[in-house]
Amino acid sequence: SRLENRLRAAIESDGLSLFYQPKVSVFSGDIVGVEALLRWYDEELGNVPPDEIIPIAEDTGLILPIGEWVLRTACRQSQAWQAQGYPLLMMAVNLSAIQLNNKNFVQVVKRVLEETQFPPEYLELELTESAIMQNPDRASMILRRLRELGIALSIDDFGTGYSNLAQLKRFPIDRLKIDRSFTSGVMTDVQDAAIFRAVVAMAHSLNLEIVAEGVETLEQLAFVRDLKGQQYQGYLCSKALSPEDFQVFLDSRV
Ligand code: G
Ligand code: G
Ligand code: MN
Ligand code: NA
Repeated sequence: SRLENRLRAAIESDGLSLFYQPKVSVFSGDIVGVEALLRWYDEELGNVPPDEIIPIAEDTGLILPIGEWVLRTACRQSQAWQAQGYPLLMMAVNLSAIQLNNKNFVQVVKRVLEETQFPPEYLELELTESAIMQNPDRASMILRRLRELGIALSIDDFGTGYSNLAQLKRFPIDRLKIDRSFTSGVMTDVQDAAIFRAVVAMAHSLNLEIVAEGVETLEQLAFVRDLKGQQYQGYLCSKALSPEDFQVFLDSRV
């Protein structure tokens, strides 16, 4: 397809980029990490959102070179910020099921970490429930190997998939990111608030940290704080920013 051909060209011509959205400590307000998010501006197509890029990349196998590029670029960016005197932050990268199920995946991660000299304890990989549940036995083995390298693991968009926490307990997960569709309703929708509370309670009992996605208001932040959720992301703090704008954002906070 046209989109596929343009995407191939973008990979070869440096046409992809990453934006970075901060992750914030609910208690201190400190920036504790950053999530790398794929961006693609095409001369003909304009901005193509990741929701459109990723499915095509998965169908065509392009997700493997793109995913490796994302990982390498995020690690390099983090090292560049550190070299400029910014504190080292957790760097979170999103993974597709296809990457997780690729036989070379752990090798690729190790190679990128070596190449970029990035400390694995500062890398976090975000996976959806459905990515893990496609092949749970294999996922369990791969996640264990990643965890042994020191890498942190999160479940992204939690609550939108078909799994539940009982199924997730066999995976070496550090954090749950509660999908922003629940966060957006906690002040207005009793069911969203109830689901959010139940997820946090179960996560606490399984020693999983909580990240609330899509926090936009102080009231939503207070709701998360009252439940002792550890981190949030959302427009209340910042949208995803270009590397240059992320530096301006960090400079403005001190
Ligand atoms: O950046 P935006 O808010 O539009 O992200 C939309 C979705 O695309 C998110 O769910 C995010 O997880 C996914 N996404 C963004 N960047 C990447 C990436 O590099 N790899 C994968 N697999 N998904 C990504
Ligand atoms: O990986 P994930 O699916 O969580 O990607 C984050 C997506 O959510 C991106 O598309 C990002 O632009 C969007 N997003 C991040 N923070 C907010 C927010 O506070 N409100 C809304 N409506 N969207 C957000
Ligand atoms: Mn994510
Ligand atoms: Na998400």
